[in-house]
Amino acid sequence: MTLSYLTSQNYVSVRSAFQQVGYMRVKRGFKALDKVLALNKQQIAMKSKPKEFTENLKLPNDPDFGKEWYLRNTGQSGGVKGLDLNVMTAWDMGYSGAGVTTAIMDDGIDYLHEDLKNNYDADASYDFSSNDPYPYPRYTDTWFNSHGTRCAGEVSAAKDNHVCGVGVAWGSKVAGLRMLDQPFMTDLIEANAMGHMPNTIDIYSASWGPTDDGKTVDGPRNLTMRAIVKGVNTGRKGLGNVYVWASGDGGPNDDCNCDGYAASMWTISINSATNDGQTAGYDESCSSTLASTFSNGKSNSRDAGVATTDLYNNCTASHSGTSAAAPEAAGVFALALEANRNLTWRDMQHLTVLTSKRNSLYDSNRIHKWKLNGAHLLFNHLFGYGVLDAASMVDLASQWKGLPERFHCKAGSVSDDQEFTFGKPLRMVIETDGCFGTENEVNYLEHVQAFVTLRSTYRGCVTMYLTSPMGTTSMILSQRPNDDDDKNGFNRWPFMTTHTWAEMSRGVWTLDIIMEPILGMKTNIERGLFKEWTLVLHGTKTPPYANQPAGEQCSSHVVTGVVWVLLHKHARLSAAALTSSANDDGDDSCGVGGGGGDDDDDDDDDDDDDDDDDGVVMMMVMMMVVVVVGTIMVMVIKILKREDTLHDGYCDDVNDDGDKEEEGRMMVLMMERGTGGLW
Ligand SMILES: [Ca+2]
Ligand SMILES: [Ca+2]
Ligand SMILES: [Ca+2]
Ligand SMILES: [Ca+2]
Repeated sequence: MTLSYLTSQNYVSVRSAFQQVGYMRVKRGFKALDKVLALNKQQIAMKSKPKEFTENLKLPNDPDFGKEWYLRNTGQSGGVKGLDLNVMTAWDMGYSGAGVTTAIMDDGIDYLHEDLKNNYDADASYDFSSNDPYPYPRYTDTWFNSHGTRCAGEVSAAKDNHVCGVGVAWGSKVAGLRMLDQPFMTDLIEANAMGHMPNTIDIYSASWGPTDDGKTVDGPRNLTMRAIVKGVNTGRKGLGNVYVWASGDGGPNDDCNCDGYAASMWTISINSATNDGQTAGYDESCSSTLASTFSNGKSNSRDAGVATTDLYNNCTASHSGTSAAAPEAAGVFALALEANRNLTWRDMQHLTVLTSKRNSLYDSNRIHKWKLNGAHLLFNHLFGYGVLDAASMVDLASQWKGLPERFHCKAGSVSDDQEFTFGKPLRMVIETDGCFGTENEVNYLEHVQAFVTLRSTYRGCVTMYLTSPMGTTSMILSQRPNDDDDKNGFNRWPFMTTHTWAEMSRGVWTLDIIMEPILGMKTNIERGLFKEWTLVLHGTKTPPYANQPAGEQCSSHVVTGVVWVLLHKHARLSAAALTSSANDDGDDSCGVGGGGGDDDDDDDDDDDDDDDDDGVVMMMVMMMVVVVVGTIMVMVIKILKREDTLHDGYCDDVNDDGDKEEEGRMMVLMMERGTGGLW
């Protein structure tokens, strides 16, 4: 096997040849045969029922659209109304992903499917498993190879054709890159798939990765890594390919930062939320996850799964796992690319950060709360920056101006043999000026990587936290109870966090390495040996959003919503600062305060104990104001305070920390206006 065998029709001279080593890559979300059949039967039965299209809203005529709660959540299947990708509005704005091509890197696509054939891009497709141009899935009795077909339907199933459901970007093209269906994965197959026709394919969607057994530490090999870097740097004629990655199905016992594909800066890794806003049992979290979409719900309703196309012209309502989540994101990104063909791979990540929403996502275990980072961006360890919002994204994309150039700063390194064990953690610091005054100067962060080398007698007992100068703590490695490795440890492994996005880089970074017994597991006294930590900061020298639209266009509701999100998520400036880029006199012409209050982001159906219904309280107070005039002044003051908190606060978890919030707001003002500005 040589390098030239797939990459070129012409015979390139062979400089070197090497044997490809096989390894395991597993697709996620496969269901056993009996389950598949049972669900399909159920699904067929459902199909015959008449649909209730009673609303005035023009709904697609596709029979399964009503089951696609991730597109339009009306509370069906026990879900939370409004918890969806908000694609209807994006469609209504005229976007369908036209002109954009997404490749599904998987086990093939049933491109003869009625709902896919018209959007199938045969020219951009290839079969790397069999080395031919026809990535049709290989038949098995279990329909094991249905994965790619299901993913393709989520992106690009046709609309209004009376077949199955509708894809998120129903006007976009979908290509099949069959590459998962051979006994072993090789670096060459992965690399060739990820670099296939990078000027034709805009988005690559992958719902697979290293084995999710909670003890694997693995990532892209040499050729694949090169292919990704090449795609990002030169793909799409230099704008960069968008790689979308499923964060993994390893559940709470795995950590996707141990999966080098998900943890890569060049992939947008996507976790999934269920139709009621929780994470699913299989969901794997880590600090490199950027955002979330949806997958099968916890609800007992069978239709809480993801409805999409299935093999052999079938439909299914039971696509599952984070597998189902990545293609939804690819679909949303296709809509955004139609809105603005000049978006780079980085623009897509910034747009994701800025427009994703908390909505009603929460951790039912009450461990991972929503927090504001130093740039006042709301993030969660499980969900990244929240659930993708297609309407907000296309709207912001259509107005998006380019970003400042990206730089890479090696902030520092700690190299020192130090032991750690139960009750004896390690804390190390790196103080950095963000490479100030050099050509690598990074003042405003995008991704941050901690390359760590350590070994331990039980790798799964090790937890690591990275804290930024602005006080944001990312759990860059969580406990993995099944990871019993005692030899390999981590060898300059790049733990990545997105949680410090848009923060300022300068100051003291802290790494905490903690070794603790695993709950419910009897272990010996485990020990670890730390060797090295290198901190690398990626981002811009100048403020990233200085050129972006901020509160100028207020004509449409959606724009106001986006502006509100921008302000409240990335800046949360006061109303006076809202129009500051245009004029400084604080003219609140957009009425953002009020608009913001109406935004569904305030649906704070959350996990906190102090879960008052602010609206009801306000109503009661209003009535009292009318009745008991004597107490008006006191009550009004209270109302105002409460309302302020409601608009401003965004989430209760954060409000506890008032001082930090104030400090963050000041920093943001400085960032947006340049450091010589207000202060
Ligand atoms: Ca084939
Ligand atoms: Ca259809
Ligand atoms: Ca994993
Ligand atoms: Ca990633």
